[in-house]
Amino acid sequence: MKKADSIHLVLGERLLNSPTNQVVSAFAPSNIALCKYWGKRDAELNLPVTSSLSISLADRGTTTRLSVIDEARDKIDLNGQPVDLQSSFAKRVIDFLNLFRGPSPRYFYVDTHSNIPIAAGLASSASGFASLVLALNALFRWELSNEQLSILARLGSGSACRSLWSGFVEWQQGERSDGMDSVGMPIDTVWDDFCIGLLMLSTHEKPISSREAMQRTVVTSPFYASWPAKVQTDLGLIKQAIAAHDFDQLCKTAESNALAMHATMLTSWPPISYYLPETIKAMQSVWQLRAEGVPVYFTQDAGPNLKLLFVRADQARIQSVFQSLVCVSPF
Ligand code: 2P0
Repeated sequence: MKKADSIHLVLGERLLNSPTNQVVSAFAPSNIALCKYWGKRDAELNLPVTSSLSISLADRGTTTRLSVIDEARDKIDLNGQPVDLQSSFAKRVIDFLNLFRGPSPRYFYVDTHSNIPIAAGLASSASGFASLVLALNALFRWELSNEQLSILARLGSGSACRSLWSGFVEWQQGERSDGMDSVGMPIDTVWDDFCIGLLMLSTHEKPISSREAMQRTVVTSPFYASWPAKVQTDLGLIKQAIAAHDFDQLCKTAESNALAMHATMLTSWPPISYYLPETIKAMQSVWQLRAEGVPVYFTQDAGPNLKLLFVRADQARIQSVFQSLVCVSPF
């Protein structure tokens, strides 16, 4: 199964739609996984080994303006700066756009703006591809549902399929080889005082991309065999905790899930570590705060920075320890 076949299944006759002459604009939020996506059963279609569950960051994410241009190649800007078309960022965007050019090739101006600290490793592919897919939907007047758009976004980047909604979103792994049942699904809950703190610890580029790290882990880590069972347990606990608004159960499970994901990386070969001394120090500060009775937890993705989980009543206390913390209210 190829990406083009997937797109055909989603778009059908809409593939023949012509784009409008207008500049369209679309926003998608970033999302933070509380139960992680780590490992693919199909690398071409970004089909995951397990389901995962995230929380979207409200108005923090990516806005993409998109138009057709009368030129022989795409033009891409990121936060007002032109992007080198040879860069890996541009190549991923161009490869994705190649899927939608139609029989007489047309080129696009992709003007993308992110309002999350890029250095936090959060201006990630997820909100980028989700907003690009929303913009394509407007430009070509496909009128697809968010569920269908989630399938298209997944083809750009797996975690992007969770960025079509606000709040908690489950990415259901699906079973089909064509991926038509591997989509994001929103969980209908509002949790007013739930907060996420973005803790930036390093601005350096990652030593290894998450895509490569994920693949290496699946192939070489002796611990990876235990990962699907861990996810199954954690996903159940997290969904239960969301339904009951049980903050401690939710966040304890999320922290444990992130630590287990990093354990699979540490046991890969060559080993993968996104930990910096500052990461460990911040984890110890979180554990110290908990020992003092403050309910705060962390999660960590494929980078050295942490995302803290807490409720609004504890924000001031937590910010007194982590002064650079950027707080987001997801609801
Ligand atoms: C997640 N991550 O669930 C996990 C946790 C990183 C750590 O999804 O290859 O950029 O484009 O499907 O979505 C990052 O991986 O990977 C990611 P691709 P993606 O958020």
